[in-house]
Amino acid sequence: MRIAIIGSGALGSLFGGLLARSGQQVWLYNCSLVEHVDAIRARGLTLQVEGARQTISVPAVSDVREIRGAIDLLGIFVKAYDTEQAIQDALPLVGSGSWVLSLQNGVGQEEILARYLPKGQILRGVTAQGATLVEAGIIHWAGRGPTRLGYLSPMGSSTHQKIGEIVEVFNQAGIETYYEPEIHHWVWEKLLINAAINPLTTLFDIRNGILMEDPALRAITEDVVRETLPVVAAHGVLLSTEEALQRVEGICQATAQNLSSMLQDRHRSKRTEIEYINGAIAREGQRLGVPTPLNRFLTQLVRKTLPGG
Ligand code: KPL
Repeated sequence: MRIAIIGSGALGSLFGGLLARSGQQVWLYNCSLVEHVDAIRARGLTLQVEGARQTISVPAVSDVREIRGAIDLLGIFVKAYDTEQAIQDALPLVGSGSWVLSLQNGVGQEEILARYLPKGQILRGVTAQGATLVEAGIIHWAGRGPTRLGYLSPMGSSTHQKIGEIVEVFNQAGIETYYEPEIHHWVWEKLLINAAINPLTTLFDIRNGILMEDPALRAITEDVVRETLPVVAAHGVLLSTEEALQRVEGICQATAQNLSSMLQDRHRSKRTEIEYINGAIAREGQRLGVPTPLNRFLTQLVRKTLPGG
């Protein structure tokens, strides 16, 4: 399968690297982390897993025009706020038989993609994998968890066959992946998880695992989960409070060594996705008439304390 990864930061490079290692034809694209692209071009992509290092040979580009010919699968991993620019840049790679998969945090990216592509070609996914960019060309696979994929709008049996193929390719690459007919629910569940983990790990500059170990932080995390649950329930997430707390705890444990993506943004003085995570929950809460003071507060804190929010 010819696969282009648009937004090859930590997570995009992890997926692209694993897919390339399993024999797929992969291109990593990143137009902002030029040193990362240069390092991969010079020395390959180094994947650090449990103390061991492995180098994967995979083409990396900072100009999308270096990727020739139509692509079977375009994986979108850019930050939520860069979605529009990413699809505009990558559009020349998309043919009528291509699939575009958003594996981003946050909600609303589907609508942006659907302005440029037929809905039938768009897939949405969520992942509990954790990856950290250690330095240019080196990523740490810092936590494992399931990846779930589904389509925005079913187009008949060929659609099922195609998504099945993608799921298989991901699993063959060592990425535990499932097809989910109700992907929308999983996107909102992931939003709940990110809302609980990302701003607190960022504000306190801690790895995901610490959130559950520190009693005071654990209590705040639980309050965020309780407050967010009625908002995501309106989008099909039908978990009890206990189940939701367990999900968050499970992800913190599985990615205990990971720096959340928001904290990695903070360390690189990059804009964060706070408006697309807790900010999105606060806006949706307002629309639904559900009070979300904690989400609002966390959004304001991240906005105020970090450069460019
Ligand atoms: O999605 C993540 C993120 O950091 O954005 C988790 C799953 C919390 C892993 O760190």
